[in-house]
Amino acid sequence: MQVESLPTTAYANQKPGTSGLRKKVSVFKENKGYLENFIQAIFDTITDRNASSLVVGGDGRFFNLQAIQIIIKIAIANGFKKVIVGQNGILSTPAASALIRKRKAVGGIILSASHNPGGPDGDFGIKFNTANGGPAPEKVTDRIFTYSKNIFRYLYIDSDDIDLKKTGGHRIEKTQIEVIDSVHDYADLMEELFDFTKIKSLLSSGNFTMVFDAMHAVTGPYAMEILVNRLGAPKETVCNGKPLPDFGGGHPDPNLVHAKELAEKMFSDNGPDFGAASDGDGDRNMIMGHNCFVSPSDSLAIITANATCIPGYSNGLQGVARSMPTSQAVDKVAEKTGIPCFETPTGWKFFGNLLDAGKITICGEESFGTGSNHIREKDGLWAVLFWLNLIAEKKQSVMEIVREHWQEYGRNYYTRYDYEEVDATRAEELMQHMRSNLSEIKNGDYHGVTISQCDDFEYTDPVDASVSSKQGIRILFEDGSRIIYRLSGTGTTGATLRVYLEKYESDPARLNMHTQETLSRLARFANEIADIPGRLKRTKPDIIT
Ligand code: VG1
Ligand code: CO
Repeated sequence: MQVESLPTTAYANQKPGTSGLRKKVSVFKENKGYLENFIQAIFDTITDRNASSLVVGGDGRFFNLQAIQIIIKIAIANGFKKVIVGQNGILSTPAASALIRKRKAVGGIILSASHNPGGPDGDFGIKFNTANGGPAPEKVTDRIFTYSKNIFRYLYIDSDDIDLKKTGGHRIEKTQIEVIDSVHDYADLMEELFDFTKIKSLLSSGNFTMVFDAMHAVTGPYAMEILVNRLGAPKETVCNGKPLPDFGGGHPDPNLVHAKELAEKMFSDNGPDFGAASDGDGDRNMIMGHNCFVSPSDSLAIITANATCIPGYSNGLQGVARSMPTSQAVDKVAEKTGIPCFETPTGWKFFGNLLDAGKITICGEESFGTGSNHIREKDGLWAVLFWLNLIAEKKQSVMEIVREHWQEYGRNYYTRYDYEEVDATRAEELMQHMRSNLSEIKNGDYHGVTISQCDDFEYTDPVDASVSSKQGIRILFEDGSRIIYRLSGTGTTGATLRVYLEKYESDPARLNMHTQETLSRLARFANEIADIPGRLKRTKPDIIT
């Protein structure tokens, strides 16, 4: 067998977004060299390949296995010392992050478009994580993008496909290929962080029921091993547990809209005490109690407030961080407990430096993402286990825990409106128009309400001083309320405008009001300020979370 240097034509549109390169499956399949170019561009950023290990896996979506075989061949041709692959090509994003760290790999390739639908007409994606286990920071993704625009060859070896069905080792040329159990190391890590004995007795007490919806995506096997095999929950606890290439035709995004089946169960009479769901690649989580939905921003705040009663965090937290659009509920907790709180742009890559530098222990995003310094990705099952451990410890229901939290810290009413697949040019113009009129917006007439600050969020990384600008228009009101606008960086069709609304309430008599009603005035302002109906021709959002 011989390493070949195959000529290829560069593509101009391989700029990684919020979380990797995402395109329709057809873009990867129908454009010659599309996958190969991007993989080679990633490998070109790694200098000492012959001394390095690489982790490869994906969320099991359509084209996953085919892509993995190609990536292995390009990796061999590029002279990697070792390629560690999940069995059947499966690795959740958090499991891949854990593996990169444990095996001291130089990085990992995770094949996923996360919460985007799969199947032949769905989306495919490639995430590249660096040696710390986290998403490549912007300086690396910028280099990959530059290489991808100038690429003229990729290295390839025409070897047989690797049998990914069973675990074990293979050697091709100088590269060792190791097919590993996708779940084992990750489950062990969870066992180190949480009190499995306590959770086990909660789950077997006979008066606690739970359901976990894997949405036919990657967390099925992880949830089976951890919740059923190790924690003794009945098998029926895990629903939609078999990963399917098209996620059963569903949209593997854990929220009240897409995880409707779970939501209905949780709001039915005699529904389970605890419910949770995860997304395509296992890094998101939705937490519910009976008749109760925990907003992700609240979940982050509650996790932070109660961290010391969980074994892995009993020594306290160094600090916390949230993405800018995430509600300020966690800020209240940080303030009261006297720990630093950082505000970063959207996307997990911005937490990496803070975690590596030991400035934060826990971080999260409003988009159903929570995690800690145990890895460098958000982690769906970690959040589920955190809540189970907390319930076992506090002997309270989810609703009691949430309400008690609001009593102590006040409540940040919060919602997000998504206008999906809108015309990309119009969406850009809408943002640009606000950007050029920040002071007019600030000084506008809002019927007695005053805007204290209006800007386009810019972040200077406290560790390496790198600057990321244009991260979202923020409108901050004097009473702490906020309106935020940004364009999504994970979609594949047109543009998606996200509008985030938040209002703080500390009056104990006003903590259990209706979220949408409470935020309706802000929603009106948000509509008017950006002129969403006029500019996007949309009268209401497609998704409200
Ligand atoms: C969305 C979320 C963001 C998250 C990103 C990746 O990005 O808003 O918080 O980090 O998805 O999540 P955007 O640019 O579409 O708003 V995942 O689960 O796709 O890795
Ligand atoms: Co995800």
